[in-house]
Amino acid sequence: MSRILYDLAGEDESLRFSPYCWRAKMALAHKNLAYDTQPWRFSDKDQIAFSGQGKVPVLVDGSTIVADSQLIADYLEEAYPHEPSLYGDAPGRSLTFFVKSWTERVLHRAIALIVLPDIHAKLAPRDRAYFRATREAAFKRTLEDIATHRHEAQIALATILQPLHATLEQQPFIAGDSPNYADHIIFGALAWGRLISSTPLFEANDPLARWMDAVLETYGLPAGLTA
Ligand SMILES: N[C@@H](CCC(=O)N[C@@H](CS)C(=O)NCC(=O)O)C(=O)O
Repeated sequence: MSRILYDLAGEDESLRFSPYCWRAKMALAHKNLAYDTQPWRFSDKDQIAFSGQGKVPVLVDGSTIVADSQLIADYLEEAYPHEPSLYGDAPGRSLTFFVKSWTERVLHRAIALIVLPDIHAKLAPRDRAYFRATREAAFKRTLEDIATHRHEAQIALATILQPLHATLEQQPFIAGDSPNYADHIIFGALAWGRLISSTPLFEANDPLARWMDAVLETYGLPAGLTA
């Protein structure tokens, strides 16, 4: 049975930086499921029209089509119950929802204010005008204004990351002794930032970098971030 994940790519096809796609890739790895990726760009909406919407990740698992990273995680949890659980138990699922909300409303925004101009520069040229228009409208600022305030944004991110540092000083993973979907969500955000940022978000020996490598190692994936 074929299993394909539509995965956002930059101008360089090997640059796979979408935080939501990383969640799906880690969830597939957690469930021990092999898959192929189909590189996708913002202007390739027609390629995923079959999913009934216009964003990635989209998973095609045999004859099943699932769009949206959360729906993909829930689908994998239900379809592959004998593989390790993505949430652990019912409280784990509820706590993971908090991690998702915090990541999307706080962490993603903080990283975006550093990397939006970098994303624009690394996209396929045919994607750039769309990306600029949609992101400038969403953030109510130009990419140039965001670039001018990059240093402040980096300081703000360091503050926002403090609870993560504190957590990983106490325990090896967000979910405890081994990673689960809560780790995948935050991993996706930091993978996005690390892959696309033109300046390091944190040093290579930072506990967050070590945690990211430990997550990758858990799934037998190489320490570098590749698709
Ligand atoms: N809620 C969705 C969000 C997915 C999403 O925003 N994906 C971005 C890439 S990171 C996308 O495909 N954007 C298309 C666009 O902005 O047109 C999920 O969790 O999968």
